[in-house]
Amino acid sequence: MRGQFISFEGGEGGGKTTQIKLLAEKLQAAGIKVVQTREPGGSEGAEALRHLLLTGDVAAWSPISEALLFAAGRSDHLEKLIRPSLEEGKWVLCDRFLDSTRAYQGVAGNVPQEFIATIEKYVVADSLPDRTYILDLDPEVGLARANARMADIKEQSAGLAEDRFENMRLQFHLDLRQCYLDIAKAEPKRCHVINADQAIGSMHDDIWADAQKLIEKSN
Ligand code: T5A
Repeated sequence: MRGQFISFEGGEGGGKTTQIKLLAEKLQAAGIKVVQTREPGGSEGAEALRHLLLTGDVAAWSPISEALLFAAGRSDHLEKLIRPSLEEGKWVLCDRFLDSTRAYQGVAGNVPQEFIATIEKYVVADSLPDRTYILDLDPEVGLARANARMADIKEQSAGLAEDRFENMRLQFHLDLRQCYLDIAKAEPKRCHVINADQAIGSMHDDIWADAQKLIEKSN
């Protein structure tokens, strides 16, 4: 039986990585095979694009160029990892997917929605996530969390950490948050908003309560 495809979305520092790990542990304990992956990245080619996209100057790429580069990575990721894993019955937990392009390049970066929709039509096609958890948080809190984590990473990596989008102005992050809430409103069956301004364990409880329903449905 085909596995379930779950994406995690939201602004910076919402706790996606933390929650994916916790959900993966619970699913594995329930006997489900899990693949944890991320975008940009997840396949060899897409990881190379990740480096191009996330390091260096904030203005290195125009939003349209970014949308195309993220799409190229997504296409490779779907082809090499996501679709084959789902076919093998594994559950794929993906840190960011197409909603990030809608939000970061689309709404916050002003790339026309028709352009984004056309890319989605050919790149994602019918491989939409079965469930998307949108971790919703005041951007000032999320950025503070992400920056604290970044300071630790920089200390260990001689300043080569990835932080382009975290350096964007606050209004950019407020626009992102609104975009994600609008996506959730437009696609309530796929998207569930999780309050990220609560303890890690409480966030996990909310996600697990919903994931259990997905397990029941997929049995
Ligand atoms: N992007 C991506 C696009 O522009 N377009 C696209 O199409 C795609 C796919 C990816 C960047 O690329 C952009 C968006 C992003 O800017 P990234 O390095 O992968 O960049 O970083 P993010 O996805 O933004 O993830 P972050 O690492 O910033 O945050 P997470 O994964 O949401 O959060 P996490 O779990 O690492 O937690 C951050 C810190 O907060 C703590 C954690 O311990 C950690 O220190 N934390 C909490 N603290 C208090 N309470 C809680 N509930 C907490 N949960 C976690």
